[in-house]
Amino acid sequence: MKNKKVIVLGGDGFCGWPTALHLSKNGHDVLIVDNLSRRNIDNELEVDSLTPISSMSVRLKAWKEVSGKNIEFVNFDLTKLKDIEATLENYEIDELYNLAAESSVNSSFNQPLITSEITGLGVTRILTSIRRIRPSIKFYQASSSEMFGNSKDSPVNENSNFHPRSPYGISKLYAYWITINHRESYDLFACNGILFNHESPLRPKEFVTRKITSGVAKYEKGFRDPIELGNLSVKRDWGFAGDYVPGMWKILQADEPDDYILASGKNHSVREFVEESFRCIGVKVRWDGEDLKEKGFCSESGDLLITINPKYYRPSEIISLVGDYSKAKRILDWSPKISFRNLVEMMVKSDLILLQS
Ligand code: G4F
Repeated sequence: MKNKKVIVLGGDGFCGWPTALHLSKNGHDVLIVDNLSRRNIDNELEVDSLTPISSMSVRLKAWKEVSGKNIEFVNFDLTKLKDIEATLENYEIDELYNLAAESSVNSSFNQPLITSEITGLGVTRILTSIRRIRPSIKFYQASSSEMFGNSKDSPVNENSNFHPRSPYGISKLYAYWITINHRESYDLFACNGILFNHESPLRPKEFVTRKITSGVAKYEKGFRDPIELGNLSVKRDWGFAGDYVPGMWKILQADEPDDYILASGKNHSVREFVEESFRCIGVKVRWDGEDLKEKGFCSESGDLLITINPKYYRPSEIISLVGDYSKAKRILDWSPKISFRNLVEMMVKSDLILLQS
């Protein structure tokens, strides 16, 4: 890789960290841009995903040791055009990866305005600033499989119809189109990476995969409270976030700006994710009952492992999502490496280690 100056917007998020680290390790100068002040007042986030600025500086210090001192950090508010413009004026940037968003689909139902403001309109602010200040910047927009929602196709590809089912999905769809519009209107190198669910041990516990793996690790350590979940039958295309980071980079290195799906190409239900996670600690789950009354038990001891709480159901749900990544494979030579089983094992193992420390 040729040395470049890049911004990872949302670089303090669970996907932003590995992206920043990947780019930094490959010799790029990385500017991590995030809004920690807003995050600190957002009481919908779990306590352990709140990141005070002081701990950010500790983390940066650690990163610099690993990656070679080429990471900087800027605090920044995506609702303020001036913040964005000042950053682009102060730094000569080659590439900008926008991973900033109100990323919880669940929360977007409770805060649709903030979601639209940041996840949707925020992207217009970035693109407007790029156009005005440094139109040579290559722009990556973190688009989401949530835009497809109840699409007619399965698996979905880049030509499938969109039918988002949440304020989050709708905001992401706006951001997707404003990105394409800037490519077509102003000739910007602006691309969408349409990522399906990408998980890792860094995933916050408000998302279902980490909620399950951290609950399984607790069970293994002797806690006996069941994990409370919502709809167990929904299916998602879960891949490893670490596989998607090089794909995002490849999207900006292509000859022409374009939009690509990055997915695993397989989907599994939440119920299967539960079974696979408990399998990692040698527990077989036995299911009993239906819908809100469904429960999961340890088939050997009879311990209650899973209960349903209707508060985790969404007002409108996407029952099944799976992506076709053949365009990314053909043009970018990208494909995922880590299987569903390996992903779940990695997350459970990491949660077990965390409980030991
Ligand atoms: O883990 P989730 O909250 O992720 P979701 O909604 O699919 O969104 C994630 O992936 C998208 C695609 O990459 C991103 F755009 C988005 O930012 C985010 O990263 O929920 C997955 C499924 C849903 O269908 C949900 O209804 O799990 C179901 N679910 C069942 N019980 C639950 C629970 N979800 C959560 N968060 N908590 C539960 O207890």
